[in-house]
Amino acid sequence: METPDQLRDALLKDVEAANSTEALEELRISALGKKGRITELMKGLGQMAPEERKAAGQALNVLKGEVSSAIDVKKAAMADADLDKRLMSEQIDVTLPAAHEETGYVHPISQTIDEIVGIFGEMGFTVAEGPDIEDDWHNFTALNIPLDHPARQEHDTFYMPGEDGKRKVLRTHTSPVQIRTMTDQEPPIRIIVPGRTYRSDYDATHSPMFHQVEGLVIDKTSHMGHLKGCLIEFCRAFFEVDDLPVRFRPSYFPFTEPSAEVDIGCTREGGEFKIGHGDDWLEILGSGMVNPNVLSNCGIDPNEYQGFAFGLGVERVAMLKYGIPDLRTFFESDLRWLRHYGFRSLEVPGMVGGLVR
Ligand code: 2NM
Repeated sequence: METPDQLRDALLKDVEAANSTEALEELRISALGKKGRITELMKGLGQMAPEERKAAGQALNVLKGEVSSAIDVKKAAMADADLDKRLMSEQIDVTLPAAHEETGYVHPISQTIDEIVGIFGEMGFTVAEGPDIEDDWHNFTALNIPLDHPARQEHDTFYMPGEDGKRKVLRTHTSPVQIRTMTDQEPPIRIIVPGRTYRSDYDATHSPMFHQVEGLVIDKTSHMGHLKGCLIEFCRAFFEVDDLPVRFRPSYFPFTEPSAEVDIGCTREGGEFKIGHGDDWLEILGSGMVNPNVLSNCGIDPNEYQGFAFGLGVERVAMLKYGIPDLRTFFESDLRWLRHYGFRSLEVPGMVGGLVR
């Protein structure tokens, strides 16, 4: 029978030699398991004389502890080594650019709306949305548009039967969302409203479905100066020209009084068109101080509150900014066109950066 000292030397040598966690586990069972070599020695204690048994029992317990902790230490060292090895093999450089997704581009309309919302978002506007299918009151009546206004004619507007005999209308602008907001919320109001709009018109510069972004500010002291500052700032940020000339030209809308159209400076020389320089003008936005009748229609007291509103066509400004020559191509779902004019999805638009690619 081997002595505890011999057994210790043998087992510690085996621990030293073991080269896997599985081998270590086998070793543990063969030494300390039910039929292990140390366990077998312990079973022999019963046959010893009491004086002998005490010393031998203590020696075996020490041996058991030594072998068991040698196995634990080795196991921990091996786990550390395994982890180090994995960490080395799984190293990644998080500063590398994201892999470019080759299929899938952001449509220029989505990109342009995101840019516009980004600019007004920085000014403190929040996005509001509403239904595409409206009723006459929200789309026309509340907006102070007279019953005999040409926009209300079947020829210009898509109508459809409604539930209780009242016709429904595909909204011809996003203004009904402003009406809903003014009806539902207490001023101050500062919203930007992007969305689809519909007019019965189709040629090189008109699509029956197109996109608008409109804005609305209602407060006790809002005035024409705020309207001008806000829209000058927007034009310069959107077209990325710091000293872009901006001009306000008197106009008429039923829902605003006074009303103004907003032009930006441009050149049209020798077949070349350029934004931001020269002595020609290009219309970009419609705007005005909200007509007191509109405020009253929405339950807002025009003696206490006033505000301004504005609107622009998304396709039009997208074509100007990104040099897209034909409006109809926006809606043709031509993948070659999208690969050319589309935007990479990870390039999130902010205040600036839409033009520089
Ligand atoms: C425009 C031009 C001018 C406008 C007015 C309103 C409302 F609801 F407040 F009366 N919403 N949008 C507005 C004013 C829209 O688009 C060319």
